[in-house]
Amino acid sequence: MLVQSMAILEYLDERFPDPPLLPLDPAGRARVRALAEHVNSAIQPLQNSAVLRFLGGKKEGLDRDFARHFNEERLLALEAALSDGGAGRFCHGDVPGLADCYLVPQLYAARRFAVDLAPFPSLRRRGGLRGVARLPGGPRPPPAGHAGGPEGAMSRPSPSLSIRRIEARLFARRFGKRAG
Ligand SMILES: N[C@@H](CCC(=O)N[C@@H](CS)C(=O)NCC(=O)O)C(=O)O
Repeated sequence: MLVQSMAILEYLDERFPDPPLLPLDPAGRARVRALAEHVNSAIQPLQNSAVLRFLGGKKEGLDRDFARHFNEERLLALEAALSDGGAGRFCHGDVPGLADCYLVPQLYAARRFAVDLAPFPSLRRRGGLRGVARLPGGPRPPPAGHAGGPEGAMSRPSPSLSIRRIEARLFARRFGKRAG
């Protein structure tokens, strides 16, 4: 069984090398790995379910405050790193890669902890719903005439809407109310 996201993603990259998850040049590879580690090493361990269970057991609401605080602090660092001129439509240039695989779910997680994403325009641009919809094979907006289609008020890809509903339910279960 494959475990640990970085090991899994590197396995997938080696097993299915085209298109690659890392750029070819060493400096670009280091940049993308560093962006991924902002999430993998700096943020995710502090929102791990074991950590939050422990804190929530100490004091009601401490789990959510802790996760939100460190998401805000460390997403700011990632926002700065992403704004170094190397990003394009995605985290590194105009093709999706390893850093995007970390950024997209991290923004979902941040929403779960009611983090205000307004201070992170670079992150939102690459890791928001529009970024996901642009991924090759990613969710497509529903066709015209369907609920949520382009003429509707909510022209978002329907699979992402489902994910948001699930996230909202998880949030309500953990914190007893809906995400803001
Ligand atoms: N280092 C692990 C992360 C471990 C992990 O995902 N833990 C889960 C529990 S099974 C978790 O707490 N996820 C909560 C979250 O990230 O919000 C990896 O990169 O795969």
